[in-house]
Amino acid sequence: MRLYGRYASPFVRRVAVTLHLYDLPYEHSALMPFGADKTALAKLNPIARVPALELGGGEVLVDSAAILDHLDELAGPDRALTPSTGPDRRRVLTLLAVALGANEKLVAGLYERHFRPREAWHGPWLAACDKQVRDGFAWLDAEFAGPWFTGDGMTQADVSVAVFWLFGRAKRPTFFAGLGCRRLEALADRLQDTPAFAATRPEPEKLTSDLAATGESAPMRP
Ligand SMILES: N[C@@H](CCC(=O)N[C@@H](CS)C(=O)NCC(=O)O)C(=O)O
Repeated sequence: MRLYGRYASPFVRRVAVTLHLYDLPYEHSALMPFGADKTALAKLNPIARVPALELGGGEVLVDSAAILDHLDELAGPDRALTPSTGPDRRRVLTLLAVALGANEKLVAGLYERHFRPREAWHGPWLAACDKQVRDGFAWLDAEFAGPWFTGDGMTQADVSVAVFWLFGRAKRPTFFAGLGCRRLEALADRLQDTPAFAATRPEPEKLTSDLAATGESAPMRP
């Protein structure tokens, strides 16, 4: 299997962490969904987004949720991080839907700041995105009883929320410090040095340095 996309993308990273947790070997091509890599990526995914996962035989899966669904199948129902049936499955899927939505609005706000000149930033749109990010993570924080989101074991909800939180906190330290999500903060701190997370550390990238110029780069307070 070959995973396409940089670990700097939280969608790619949650797939990569899961590959490690399932002990599934893979090769990695750190393609960017922008610039010169876009042409190569478009051969794998018509809309040239990451992640993409090439399976043996040339089949290509796109979108992190579809890829994780396949990895769960490879891992089997006893090891799959998303339960295969019933209330437990619905619960994890609901948590993931909110987490993915909040992360997508975070990314939308980053793109607005990165791709448009500052004088063209649309304040109401950025504020609406920020509200969805804030409300989504606040809801997740309130749902987290610990040590895991559901029951006694780690699920894909824990993996993805930790990945998304680490991504957001690195991109917008001041904003994330202000969210006051102490339980999510603790979850991410607990997972960030585990082998699967340590093996998939985000590469340094340009969006962070550009955003730093907006004054949102103050270090996170403990
Ligand atoms: N729903 C998709 C979202 C993937 C996504 O937004 N990837 C970003 C990188 S973080 C991307 O490829 N952006 C380029 C673009 O949208 O053109 C998933 O879960 O895989």
